[in-house]
Amino acid sequence: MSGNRTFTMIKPDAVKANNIGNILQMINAAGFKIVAMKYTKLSKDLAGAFYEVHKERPFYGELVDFMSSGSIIAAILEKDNAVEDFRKLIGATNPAEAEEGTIRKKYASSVGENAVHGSDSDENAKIEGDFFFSMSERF
Ligand code: DAT
Ligand code: MG
Repeated sequence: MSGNRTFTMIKPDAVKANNIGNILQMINAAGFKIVAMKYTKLSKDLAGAFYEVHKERPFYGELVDFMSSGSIIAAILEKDNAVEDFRKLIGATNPAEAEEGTIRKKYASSVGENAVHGSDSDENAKIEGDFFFSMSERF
């Protein structure tokens, strides 16, 4: 059975480009409710830990540098079928391959700087939400 929560980040490129409001608007318009949210900045160590599963990939160093290069929004989102529906809303990892109307098509500039994160499974949604939020920070 699919779960009803996913985890997202608005990445440093989109925060720098002043697209926090535009992206939150698209998230709400697609039917997601924000149940936890914070404005924060990842250290290199925290960015490295968050993306640990990609440690062996050639882009890992670049990814950690980018994700710790500026402030981010982290949030837990609620909707039926949240993980799958949110991946549809954000679009392909590479914005050149993302469909019209997706967040990455609109706001991402490259495969590395792609505006938003979305969990890829219910299991990872829970792990990633727990990485940022305590129980008293969820509503
Ligand atoms: P996604 O964020 O769509 O789940 P992923 O989990 O495969 O994509 O990769 C995590 C992040 O790593 C991705 O959002 C941006 C970066 N990344 C992935 N592939 C890359 C590549 N070929 N070159 C540079 N950065 C890449
Ligand atoms: Mg991923």
